[in-house]
Amino acid sequence: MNKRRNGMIFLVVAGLVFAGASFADSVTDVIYEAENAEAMEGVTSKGLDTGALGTGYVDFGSSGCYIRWNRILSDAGEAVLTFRYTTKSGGRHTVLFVNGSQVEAIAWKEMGSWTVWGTNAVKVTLKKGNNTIELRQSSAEGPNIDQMTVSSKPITHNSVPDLTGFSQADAESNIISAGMAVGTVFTEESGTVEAGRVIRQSPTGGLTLPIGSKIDLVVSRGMPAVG
Ligand SMILES: [Ca+2]
Repeated sequence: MNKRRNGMIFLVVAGLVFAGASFADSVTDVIYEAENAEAMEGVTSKGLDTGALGTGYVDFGSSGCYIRWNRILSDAGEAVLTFRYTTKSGGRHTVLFVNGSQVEAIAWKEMGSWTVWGTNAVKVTLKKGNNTIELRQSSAEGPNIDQMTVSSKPITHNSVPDLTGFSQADAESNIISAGMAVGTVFTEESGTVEAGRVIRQSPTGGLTLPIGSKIDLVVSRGMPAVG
């Protein structure tokens, strides 16, 4: 244990539920609601009518439909993903993808009722920084997914992305994906950088900084007015 981790004692306690011989390092539990997944197709977002948590759940539709969380921040290493789900009947399967690679086929155990929720935990390996996690239905019918708890080693520092040339919206999205915060956005005339795109940033890309650091942007207003 280094000194930096001493300040994270509350995180160690939060992760005790998953602490085991192969998972002995400190972990944090972060909940990601299915209904807030950044990408989904062929599924239906539903409300709180069946005992879901957060603001609702996602009802899987037909084979090939999916939900994908695009902003799973973690340090590198083993993680446990615990899905809160329900399915009245069995025979419902999804494939789990982590960072685009298929890691497991999940068979969702039948709960006997659509209002009884269970959990299904899967061990995976995450990379340092931003990860994507996707559930893609591989059977004719699918489960209802409420939320995913990611238990992993917390990330404390990350690389600042190089945002030069990005649109302001993409730059801000990349800042958040890297675990940083959008600082002040300045604008400046430019004869070389298209309006709306990032001319430069501070701090610059490639530096390693604490999670939550603010990144300021200078965005082009386009060519100086003539006459
Ligand atoms: Ca939910």
